[in-house]
Amino acid sequence: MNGNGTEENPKHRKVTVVLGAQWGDEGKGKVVDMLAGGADLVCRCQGGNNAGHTVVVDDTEYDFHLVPSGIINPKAKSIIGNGVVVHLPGLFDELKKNENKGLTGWKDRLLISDRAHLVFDLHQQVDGLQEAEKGKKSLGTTKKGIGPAYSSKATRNGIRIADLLGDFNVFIEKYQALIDSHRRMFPKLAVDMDEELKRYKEYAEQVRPLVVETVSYLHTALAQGKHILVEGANAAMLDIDFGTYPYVTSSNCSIGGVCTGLGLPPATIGHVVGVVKAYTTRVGDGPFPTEQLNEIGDKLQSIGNEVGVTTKRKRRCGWLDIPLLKYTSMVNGYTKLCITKLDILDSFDEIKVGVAYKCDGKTLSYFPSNSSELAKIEVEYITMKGWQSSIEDVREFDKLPKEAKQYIETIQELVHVPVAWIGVGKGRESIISM
Ligand code: 2SA
Ligand code: GDP
Ligand code: MG
Repeated sequence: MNGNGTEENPKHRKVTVVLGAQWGDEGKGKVVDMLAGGADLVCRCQGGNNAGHTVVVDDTEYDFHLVPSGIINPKAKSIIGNGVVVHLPGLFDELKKNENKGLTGWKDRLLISDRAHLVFDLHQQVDGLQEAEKGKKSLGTTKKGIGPAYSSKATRNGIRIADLLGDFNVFIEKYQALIDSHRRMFPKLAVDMDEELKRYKEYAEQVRPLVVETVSYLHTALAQGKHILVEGANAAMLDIDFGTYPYVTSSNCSIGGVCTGLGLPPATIGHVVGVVKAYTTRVGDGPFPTEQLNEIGDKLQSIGNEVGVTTKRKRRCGWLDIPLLKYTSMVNGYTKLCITKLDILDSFDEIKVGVAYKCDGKTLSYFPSNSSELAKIEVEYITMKGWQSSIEDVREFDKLPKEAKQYIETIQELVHVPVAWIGVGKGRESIISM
């Protein structure tokens, strides 16, 4: 046993976490798919089907929203944890769609926490109504009902999977109370109670075989020495506490969400992989200091095919933002970085990197908490030479053009976290391991 008495604990540091380091869509799905080969369990801990995670295997492009991207790995169990909000119609549609693309055997691999809260269609309607009410100040949500469902959870009106699987009369009472509480705010809310109850009676039987008490399930697995991989959804800058509030999602997408959304204590966490896109994108409204509202942004958007996986909205694009990465690294404690989509910069003759935030000529020593303060800051850039050649087929760091190596080394030095992988294409094989 070592000094702190933890060496012999089989649960110690067996959990690897993959987190988005920017505003989402960094390529977490691909990284999770890559790491899932070494995992026994792959878990989602927060968010809902607002997320859109892509995994490309040969010619097939799978998109996952609620289901962990590790589901493709036939050897790992996939867990939807207590911190996730689950829209059952969306879940079964997603499974069907991916089954049609070739996904097999999910019924034997997918497990869902009985503590996870349900997202109902009425939450999605409310999401749309709230956005419409905000008018020009809308947040640009995915309208998947995520905010309203987490609100129901926080106000203790939420309905959990366990409620759906228990006494159906109790479920009916809770569902009626949920409708009533929302109708007080939105009298025109359209809910056909009888039709909904009929549907949910069927969903209850469909989901029942997948539901377990995931906390003891995960701890039993850990005690057996099994490895757990956690797939963060959305990203640190969309975190309800640390992101650009109010332009955020409604869950903790940073490291804390792993503990609360799965019941895993901090000492079980080993590596925290920060997934960093080689430039920055954001979908939805809110401040974005390095955004390029010009031909550079348009070029990144089109070459990078920056389109929302869930809503098909165009993503806003800009240069890499180091102050942002330093901030999310502080919050999440990355032990390794994966830089994705480096290949998208192949044709740029110059690449800029935002290295400092300035306000009234002074460099800020912190990341602004207030969205209006953030909207006003000026970004100081360094300009790096591009490599202007295709890196898609490169598989070794040393074989990258020297300018691409310099770009990676600069990120590593400025963020102070080692880069472990570099994505050079969307396929599973298009990765450089350091
Ligand atoms: P919500 O729906 O309440 O979570 O929206 C609140 C904000 O969070 C943003 N958000 C996202 N940002 C990036 N990617 C996400 N997933 C999809 C994707 C997005 C899509 O993979 O492309 O298809 O549009 C995601 N989900 C939520 C959202 O844009 C709001 O700014
Ligand atoms: P996630 O939400 O973080 O899982 O990311 P998304 O799936 O929403 O968006 C990432 C997009 O980039 C997907 O279309 C991926 O197939 C693609 N992608 C991931 N890594 C790379 C890469 O290294 N190069 C290229 N060209 N595309 C990538
Ligand atoms: Mg995404």
